[in-house]
Amino acid sequence: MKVHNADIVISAVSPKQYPDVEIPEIALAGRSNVGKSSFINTLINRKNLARTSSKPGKTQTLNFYIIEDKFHFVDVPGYGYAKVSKSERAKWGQMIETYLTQREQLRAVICLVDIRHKPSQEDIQMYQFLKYYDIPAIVVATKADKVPKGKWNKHESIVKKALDFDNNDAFILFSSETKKGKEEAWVVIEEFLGLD
Ligand SMILES: Nc1nc2c(ncn2[C@@H]2O[C@H](COP(=O)(O)OP(=O)(O)OP(=O)(O)O)[C@@H](O)[C@H]2O)c(=O)[nH]1
Ligand SMILES: [Mg+2]
Repeated sequence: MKVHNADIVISAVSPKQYPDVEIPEIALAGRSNVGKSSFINTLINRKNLARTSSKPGKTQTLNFYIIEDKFHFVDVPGYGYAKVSKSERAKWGQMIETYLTQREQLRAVICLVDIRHKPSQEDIQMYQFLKYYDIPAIVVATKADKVPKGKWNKHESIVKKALDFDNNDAFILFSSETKKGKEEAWVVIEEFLGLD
């Protein structure tokens, strides 16, 4: 998809704030700082529409972005942010669980993991949660530019093994720095959107 128009619609904390329109949605989930907001910006050719930060925990709400008036990207707050209190974490869990299990417009969730590291318990939980609820998942391994090409395969295997990756799902090596995987990601996303 060639994107010319993209805008933030709302930063929502509860279902009654979700946009009340029937267009499809693709959500982004992953550890804080893994590159969710950067992924959105890369796909839509914008530097900073989805706010990014080297400080983890930047995205605290469900941020809905409207893309070409056709679909929403939903930037989900990252998990695994150590400085968040227990009660805040529980609130986060509730919010995201409600969204993922009840949102009819949701077509797929992009699970972002850092290609450099073995997936965390939370990465595994997120992916397995989606499998359990039959929510289509796309795994995107970010920051590929930080691993030498010759080691991509090895890292991919480690990530897949830890996640107990389902080979029917898409797995995309990605970098917001080099734009690697951008076109591949669009192909997969457009399939799930089913737009013509
Ligand atoms: N080298 C490299 N850096 C990246 C890549 N993607 C993201 N980053 C950097 O990683 C940091 C975090 O990126 P964000 O996109 O803000 O991460 P996030 O997942 O949205 O983080 P939260 O909003 O805190 O959940 C920023 O400094 C980005 O520039 C990538 O593919 N390669
Ligand atoms: Mg973010």
